[in-house]
Amino acid sequence: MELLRIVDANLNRAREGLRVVEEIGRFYLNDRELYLKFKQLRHLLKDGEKSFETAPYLFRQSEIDVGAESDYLESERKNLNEVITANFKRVEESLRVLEEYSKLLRGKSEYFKQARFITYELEKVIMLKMPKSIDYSLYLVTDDVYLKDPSIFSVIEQCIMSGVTVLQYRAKEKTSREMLREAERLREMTKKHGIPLIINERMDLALAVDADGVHMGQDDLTYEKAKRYLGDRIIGISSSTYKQAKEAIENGADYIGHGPIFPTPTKKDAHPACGMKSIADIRIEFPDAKIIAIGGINLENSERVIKAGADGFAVVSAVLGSVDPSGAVKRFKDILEGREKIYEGERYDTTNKSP
Ligand code: TZP
Repeated sequence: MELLRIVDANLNRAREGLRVVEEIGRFYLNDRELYLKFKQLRHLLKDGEKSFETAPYLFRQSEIDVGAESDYLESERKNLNEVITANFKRVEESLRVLEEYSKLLRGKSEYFKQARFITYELEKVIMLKMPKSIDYSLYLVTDDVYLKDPSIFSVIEQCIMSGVTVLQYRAKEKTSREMLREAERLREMTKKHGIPLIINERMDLALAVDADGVHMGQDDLTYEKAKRYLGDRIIGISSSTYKQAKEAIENGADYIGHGPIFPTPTKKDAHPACGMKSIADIRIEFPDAKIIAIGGINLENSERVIKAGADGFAVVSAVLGSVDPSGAVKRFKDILEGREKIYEGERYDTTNKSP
């Protein structure tokens, strides 16, 4: 009856993994529907277990398990999402094993099969509900002017190595084919250095290169339409007014790129500068929103933008137009590292100082 040891081990594995993810639904997402789904899963496991003629736990012999130590060798988890994914994988694998062996041992494999499908669905739902832990603080955006320079890719890579946390590929004057080539190159580079790649506007391109997300302007496809195709990829929205920001945040945008805060020569069709007070207004109303300030941000004014309540800033010319782009990134990084100090004293600078 060694095979019932396999069943017992996998029942335990499935239950343990389920408990880990169930706690997320219950205590972290506070979601009753998820809680009820997990309850249903536990019942299916119980029914599956009872369908064997002999109780599988009677065959447990943990002390002679030749693979027992392998569980301790599991890799480290860098964030909550990794904990969830690893545990769902564990549950799904165990359920597959249970399904196969119960066919052989005259248990009811349908219980495990049903549980496996519910688990796949739950994984998708939980991952969509999880806030994405992305560091948006130093967000570099490309522009056609700088993309003309053949050395731009090595410049971008140096900037990433100096501390850029998100890269957006934004090109307006290129053919789709050229954009595909460039985006593929940047995809490889951002993967190598472990930062997200966002594609401006072009959802098709984002999907083609498997980018982490898309940035949408006010005239582009709506958030709802984009979401249907992009699933759990990042969706950022441009806003220039409080009303646009509110709408984007309430629709579920992962972040807003708010601006132009200051006048900028980089975006020809930009809205008039909206000033720093608008950042503070949004922050006060939406304390958890991810607000990325954009437009005319440089080493002199970026500290004030953070003080106004932004989580970070997106820059084009202050980095790519600098004589020393990676040096500029390092200086921005120093400013961001002093963030806590900026927050001491007055929490948000709500005065409408002229830029
Ligand atoms: N969206 C609003 S302003 C802007 C974009 C893409 C351009 C920002 O460029 P710069 O050079 O950092 O002002």
